[in-house]
Amino acid sequence: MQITDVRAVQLTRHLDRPQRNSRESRSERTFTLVLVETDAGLTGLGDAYGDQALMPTIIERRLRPMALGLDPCQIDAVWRRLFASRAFWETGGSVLCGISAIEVACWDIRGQAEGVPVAELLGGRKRDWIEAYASDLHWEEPPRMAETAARYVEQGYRCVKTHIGAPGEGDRDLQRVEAVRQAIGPDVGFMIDVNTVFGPEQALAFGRALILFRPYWYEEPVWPVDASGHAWLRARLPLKIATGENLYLSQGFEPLWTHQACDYVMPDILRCGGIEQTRQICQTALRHGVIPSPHNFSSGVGLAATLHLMAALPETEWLEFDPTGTAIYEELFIEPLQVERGRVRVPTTPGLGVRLRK
Ligand code: SMN
Ligand code: MG
Repeated sequence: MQITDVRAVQLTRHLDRPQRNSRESRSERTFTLVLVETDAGLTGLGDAYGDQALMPTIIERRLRPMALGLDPCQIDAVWRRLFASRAFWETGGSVLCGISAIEVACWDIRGQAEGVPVAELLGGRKRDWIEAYASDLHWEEPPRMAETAARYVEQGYRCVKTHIGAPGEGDRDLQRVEAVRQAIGPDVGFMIDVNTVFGPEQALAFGRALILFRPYWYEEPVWPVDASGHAWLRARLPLKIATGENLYLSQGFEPLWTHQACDYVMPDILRCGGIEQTRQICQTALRHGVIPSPHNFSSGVGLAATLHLMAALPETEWLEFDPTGTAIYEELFIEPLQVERGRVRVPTTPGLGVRLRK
């Protein structure tokens, strides 16, 4: 089988309620889906999660010429060809997001060609349902955030995540955290993500203020590449540290193990290099006593790929699920996406179980 075309399709959704983390605020979401077509009539679907202003160019002008003619079922060979073609210039960032997207599409094709779900290709479907946490990016006044979080708990989620930490929000953020903790009650997990915004000292002070609200984990408190900074915090706070969504390649995660920097590691399939890189990162994490909990906040392609990987790796914990209704989830799933009381069903159709409908 040969790849005959690689196309980028960009979709943008306007947001009625802005989404925000400590780094950015957005009133629309743009997704770059990647269609990998073959001479066997099979098409694989990927999601290029990087800088959306660059992704169509990276996919169609940088990576497509390298992919044409390759066998998509020889996934490692495809990955090596694409990586080698750009490694002289960049070994991470949006180019690696593009490589990740094509790699994911190749897994989709291989599963379709062999007539099996991707989880089977990854070692077997060890579980049919994955427990999810409700990851919410809405950042409003405390009562509105509390109301939103309480609704997720009513829907059955046993853990929710909020994203705070923007400069100048200090006490307002603690009011948000207090309001959400009161709304969800003492028994629901509450993940707090500050998206790399603090230096170590500030992260320590904010972390100490969070203790009272019993966070499930404290996510990306400092720069993503500051493994020693994460470790410094971890030694001084009675909080679980989670990080990793902004790291690339299995080698990029090595400092986390060396420094014993975190309790949870969050590789993102659509960023770190694809499904195989993420599988290796998760397996290495477990050998170092770190719990893998993949990051996933894009389209239904990323959701499906993460579901298949987590089905094959039962030691992974907590599927990140976007409950805001602003992702393109249902639209892409071939079988109806099943979400029941905070758990999401792993697709059973061959490949990833997603497609871009005309
Ligand atoms: C996050 C980052 C980027 C976009 C959406 C959400 C956040 C998360 O860091 O972990 O969900
Ligand atoms: Mg995060």
